[in-house]
This record gives sequence, structure tokens and C-alpha cells, in this order.
Amino acid sequence: MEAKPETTPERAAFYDRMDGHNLTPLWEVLRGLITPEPTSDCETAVWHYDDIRPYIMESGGLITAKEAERRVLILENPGLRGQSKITTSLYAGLQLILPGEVAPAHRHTQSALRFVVEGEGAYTAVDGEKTIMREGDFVITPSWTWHDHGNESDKPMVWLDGLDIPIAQLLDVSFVEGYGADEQMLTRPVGDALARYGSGLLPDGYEASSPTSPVFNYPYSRTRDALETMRRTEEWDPCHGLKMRYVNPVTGDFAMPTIGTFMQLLPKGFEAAPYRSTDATVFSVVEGTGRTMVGDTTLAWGPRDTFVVPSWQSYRHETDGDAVLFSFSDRPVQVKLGLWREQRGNR
Ligand code: GTQ
Repeated sequence: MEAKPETTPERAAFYDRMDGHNLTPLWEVLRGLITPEPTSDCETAVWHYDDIRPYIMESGGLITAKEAERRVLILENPGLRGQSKITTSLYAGLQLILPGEVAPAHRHTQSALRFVVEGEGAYTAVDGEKTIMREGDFVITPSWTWHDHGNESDKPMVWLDGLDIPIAQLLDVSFVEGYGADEQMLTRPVGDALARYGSGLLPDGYEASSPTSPVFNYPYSRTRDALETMRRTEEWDPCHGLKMRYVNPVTGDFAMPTIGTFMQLLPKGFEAAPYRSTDATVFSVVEGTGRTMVGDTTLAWGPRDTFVVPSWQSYRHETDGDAVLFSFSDRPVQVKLGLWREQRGNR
């Protein structure tokens, strides 16, 4: 593209006259609107769990889950402070539920994922069914479903929340309702959805009523077993090791319509080839230690750390021992709109 045209005094005076009519010339701003490559304010960043856990626990002494509605410390991207965003299109936070607490039932149009970081035995109830959560479990709260969280264990539980709040903002589609009681009525036993929809079977004649997976807890034990069994025969992908996508078993599509979720195994001493894609990605470390080089930045990570790679930034992972990474991004949205791009290896 040609350089921006000169702003002559005559032109500037013209812009001033039209300004009162809510008009402005495209040619003054075009090059900032339509860029050769993504230019995001989203920055590469890492939250080390050891550094932030004290703040999460301190919040537990200052406010209850009930008073807060949701007791969450938002992970704000350093390039997007004040916007409650971890990437341009996604929100993330760490939610704490202490023993005996309940985060009251509500529903909203925003979809949520929970990725369990610490603790065992707390629950989320979604549309009449409870699921007990363990570290590494990926749990979904679909759009407009009632959900409350509680902790009947004797230890705190912390999970990473990922929500499509900025997407709902962009589209102006935010609605929320309180249930009217702390806990919703339960209509199905624990484990019903996983048995019914997540066992390689579906009720005969079943038709999807929503774009979100009817399986709302993908237990880590199953995910980890799958990766461990596959490593015996599967070749390591040069960029991603062994990377699996969580799917809606009814459609084969992503488990959630707005957020893509993944789990990957990287072997000991892995040195990945560079990779970039247009979906800015949030990683949560489940097992192992390593580093991710993003441009000139090196992020060192270990279990329970969260890090983010912006859109179209080339990155490569390195591991010490075996490592397992959960990740999520807005990929389903980009793919459906025909906008997603990726590049493997060096440019
Ligand atoms: O658990 O419903 O991190 O409504 C932000 C908003 C969690 C939730 C968040 C929410 C929730």
C-alpha cells in the first residue's frame, strides 16, 4: 500500500468542518485499520502459580464466594489492562472455592470452561447435574445453562475459568439471570452425561439441541490415558508433540462453539519447530517444566502456570521431562468464519 497521504492545512480544515457531522476520512486511518498482519495489543505473558497463589488464598479471607457471586482473580493481559481480557477475544481468571462454600446458581449467555488447577472433590452443577472435579479435568458450562459451584471437600479448589465475555461484548449479546436459590435442583445423578454421551455411544435417535457438547466434564484420567497409549505408536508432531482436540461427540466439532480446547503431550527434552496461528492461545501447564520461546521472549513454565501467546506470534516449546499442556483459543470462531490461518516451521 502507498504511504498515508499528507495532511495539508486545506485537508485538515476540511476534516474539521465534517467532524461535527460525525464524519471522518478513511485515508487518514486506513493503514491502521487494515494491516499487513495482525497487530494486537495482546502481549506474551505468564502467570507463575507460586507467585499468584498467595493472592488467591488471601481473597478467600476477604470475601466469600456468595458475596462475590464468583470469587475470581482475573488474569489481565498486560497489553489490555482494565479490559478483563487475557486475549483480544477471551477472558480468563482463577476461581477459588473454599470448603463448605457455594457460588450461587445463575445463567448467562457467555459460555465458560473450567480447567481444574488445584484441589479435588469440589463440584459444578450444570442444568440439573453435578460433576465432581479433579485436577486436569476440563468442564464446560454451556451458554444459558444454570450453574452453581460448591466445595464439599476439606481443601480449597482453584480452577482456571475461560469465558467468551469479549466476544459477547463485541456482538452485544450479554444476558444474565439469578436462579433465585444458591443451589439448583438436581434431576440426574453424578456421571449421567459422561455415561450417556461420552462412552462412544449416543442414545439412539439423539439429536443435538445445542452447539455445545452434552459431555460437560472431560476427566483428566481419561485424557491422560489416551495420550499415554497413543505415544506408543504415534509420531511426535514437530510443532505440537502429541496434540488432541476436545470434541463434541455428537458433531465431531469443537466441544464449545466459541472456544477451542486442546491437550498435548510433549516428550522429555522436546525441542519443537516454530509455529504460529491467528488464534491467540492460553496455555495451562498440567505436568512438567519447560520453556516457550515467543519471538524474543522466553517464558519458563511449570505445573499450574498459565501463559498466553498472541495472534500470529511465532512460538516453540522446549521441555525438560515429559510435559502436558492444556490450551484454549477462539479457533472455532475463526475457522467457521473462514479466517483462521496457521504457519508451521520457519517463514
Ligand atoms: O463461574 O459463572 O470467571 O459468571 C466469570 C464470570 C466465572 C462463573 C467467571 C462467571 C463465572
